[in-house]
Amino acid sequence: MKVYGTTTSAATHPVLTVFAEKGHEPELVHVSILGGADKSPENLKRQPFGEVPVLEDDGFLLYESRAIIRYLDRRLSGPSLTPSDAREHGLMEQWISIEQCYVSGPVWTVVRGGPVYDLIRQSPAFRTMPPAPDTAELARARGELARAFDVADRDLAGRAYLAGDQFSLAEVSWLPYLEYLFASHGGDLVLERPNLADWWQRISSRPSWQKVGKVLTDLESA
Ligand SMILES: N[C@@H](CCC(=O)N[C@@H](CS)C(=O)NCC(=O)O)C(=O)O
Repeated sequence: MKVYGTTTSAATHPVLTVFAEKGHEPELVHVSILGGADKSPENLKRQPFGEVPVLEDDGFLLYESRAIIRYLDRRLSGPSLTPSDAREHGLMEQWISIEQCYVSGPVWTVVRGGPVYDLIRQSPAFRTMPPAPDTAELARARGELARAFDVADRDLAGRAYLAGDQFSLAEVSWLPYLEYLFASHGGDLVLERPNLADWWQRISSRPSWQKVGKVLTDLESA
């Protein structure tokens, strides 16, 4: 199978993490976002919104990272990342939805105010990137994250993972955004919440994430 994306793309990371967790290795085809390849005719044919990642499985194309991780968990052999219990499955979906609705957006606002975007702004492609947030926008984003993280911290008091005793696609969907938050002076929001901090330690030290979780530190990888 092929994955079109980059090694430092937060949206590509969940896809690569599922491959790693299940003991598989895709062919990663680099689509340079800063080089504009995401908006090339070839990529627009694969992904009509001009983004990455895209999965290619024997001629079948699938885009949207959260759809791809669910597909791969069913398609690939290896340990399941989806709980069989109906309630735990429901909780997994709840936490994936929380990531999408309340976490990844404000994390990206914080990232736009930090060192990763300072680097991106050195690229000739920086004109197409959104501006740095002002103080009020940054404070609002941190407030939104504090609210979501309070809820997660409370729920993680009684269980090891978001959906129960098992590492699941919920963790897979949160990992990249928290990694980028740490790289953007936002890690305090995690570390000041003890259950969330323990959970972060547990999930970020997994071999799959150690292999996949690469934050942008040079322009070539983007
Ligand atoms: N909803 C998409 C978001 C993908 C996304 O934002 N990808 C970024 C890379 S991490 C991208 O392609 N950015 C280029 C752009 O938005 O122009 C998904 O999860 O698949």
